[in-house]
Amino acid sequence: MQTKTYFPPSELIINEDGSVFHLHVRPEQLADKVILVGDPGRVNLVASHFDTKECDIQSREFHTITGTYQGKRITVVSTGIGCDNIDIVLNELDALANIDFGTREEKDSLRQLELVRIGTCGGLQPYTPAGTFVCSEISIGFDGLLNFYEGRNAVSDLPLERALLNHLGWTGNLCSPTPYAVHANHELVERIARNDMVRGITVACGGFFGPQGRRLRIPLADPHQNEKIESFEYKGQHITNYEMESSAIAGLSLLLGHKATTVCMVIANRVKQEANTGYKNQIDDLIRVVLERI
Ligand code: R1P
Ligand code: URA
Repeated sequence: MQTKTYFPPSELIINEDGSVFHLHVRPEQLADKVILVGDPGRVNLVASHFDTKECDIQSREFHTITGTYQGKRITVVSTGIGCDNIDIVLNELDALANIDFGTREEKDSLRQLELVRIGTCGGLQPYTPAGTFVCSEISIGFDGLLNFYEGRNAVSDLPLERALLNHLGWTGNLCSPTPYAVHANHELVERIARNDMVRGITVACGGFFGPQGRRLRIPLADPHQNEKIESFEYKGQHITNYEMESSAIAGLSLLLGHKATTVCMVIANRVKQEANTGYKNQIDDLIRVVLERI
């Protein structure tokens, strides 16, 4: 008989109240449908549509509310900014679902979560002006997170990865860490995006300024990055937007067996050099759409 893997206290840290280390959520408080948002303040906005609430937990930048929306049990969690936080959130959500906190062993059958990130992004094409809802069919990670996991090559679209690096002409420091290209769950994309969202390739960056080709006072290593990103084409698809979390969400979900995609509202169009800072009400429209479709 195969022995089960045991996860010692140093690897899976469980708080005294039985909750997982960073999120402070207990296993029974997690729903199968999970909405991820960057901004902790956006959690209350999502939960303001819930019919019932069963828990409301705040820990660092991770704010979690579980409740119901039209009979569906949903957990909404804030991740803060960046793929480093996604590593924490995805691993801890998966542990809550798939590790027995009593025995510290993996459960016998996989509990598959459905994860939809609702975020904001920068639009990279003339057809993605401020206010556009973009659903990520593919995410390209400039953040390097997935490179630390076995199976990274098995889940990455390697031809797409190579085509992008050739197109950018990046060598040395600029392609370190190596970008990875991961697909969102197809069924979830169809259900969430339907016919009324722009579908595209999202680049998730390890920063908001230089990594997204924004130059303030520090000159960029590749001043032509965004022109090249905008003109890249692969099998008829273009890069539509920049944000900072979708690659790690899609990549870790593929490795863990969960369904995931990201939908973002464009708040700055980089081609037109326009930004919308009054987007807080508009994102509520995107939240309602996702709550209906998740
Ligand atoms: C940067 O301003 C932040 O906004 C975007 C980026 O991914 C990054 O987290 O998403 P959120 O609006 O979800 O935070
Ligand atoms: N979020 C990003 O990461 N980039 C933008 O340009 C806007 C929002």
